[in-house]
Amino acid sequence: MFGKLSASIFFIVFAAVGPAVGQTSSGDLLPFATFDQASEAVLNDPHDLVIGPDNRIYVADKFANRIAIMDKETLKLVDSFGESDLASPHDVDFDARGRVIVADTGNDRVAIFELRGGKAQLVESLSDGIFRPEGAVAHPNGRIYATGSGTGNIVAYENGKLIAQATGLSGAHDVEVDREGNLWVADTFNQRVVKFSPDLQELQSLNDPVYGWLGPRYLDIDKAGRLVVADQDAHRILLIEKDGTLVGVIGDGLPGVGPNKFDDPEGVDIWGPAYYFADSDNNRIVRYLLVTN
Ligand SMILES: [Ca+2]
Ligand SMILES: [Ca+2]
Repeated sequence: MFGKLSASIFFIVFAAVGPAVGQTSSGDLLPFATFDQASEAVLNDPHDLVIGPDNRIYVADKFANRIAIMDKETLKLVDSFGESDLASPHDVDFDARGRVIVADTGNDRVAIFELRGGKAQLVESLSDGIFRPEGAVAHPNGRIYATGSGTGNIVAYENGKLIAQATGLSGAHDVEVDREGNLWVADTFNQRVVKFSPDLQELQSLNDPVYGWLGPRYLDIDKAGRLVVADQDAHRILLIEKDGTLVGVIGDGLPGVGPNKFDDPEGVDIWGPAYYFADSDNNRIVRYLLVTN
């Protein structure tokens, strides 16, 4: 009897304080992932990041004017490229051909590199219609989309030509593609996250005060269509269900270093149960793991 009671009490206590996705009865949002590992502070204001076809992490290492390459398991810096071509790059992606797509912000262009034999070669630049691009993504439809933070727009390039744009996106940052082929954009100064069709028709806007946006910057979308968004100015990272329900938050709103603390978080990439974040002003990458119970 006592044993059963103790077990029940333990279960209730654990259920109350243990990690879980969702909200407590008081309505406080809990972290959706637990801190696993941090890199050394070997980067210089890292922005968005992506895991490449070779399973390494590619980071737009802004003030180092390079793409840094890190080991996905150890988070150690293993290589870099672009130092002679890039100026404060903010975003990096891969296209279906394995080329690296970089938002080369300080040069007002999207820079495209081919990687061959351990060397990166700049092979193409796209600059029509954008000033200070801070987001760039390769779409499975073959187009490259980029945001212009200075022009407040998103543009679509097909075969190197500008074919569509949407405006009114003040200080736009990341653009990523979801499983349905739609595009999610961090519309930073309008304090919202917006979904566009591949032809750049606005489909959905996440602007409810519940998100507490101060300046959403970079994001990723998981297989279930859930968004993970870094709100740099709030020092928080949010998990949002496909229907817009806010279900978890990491970070308490104040800058810091350590588990569940960030200083100006920017980049987000999801890899299975792991979340990789650029903890920008701490000059490092951190890994969190999905809370499963
Ligand atoms: Ca990106
Ligand atoms: Ca991203």
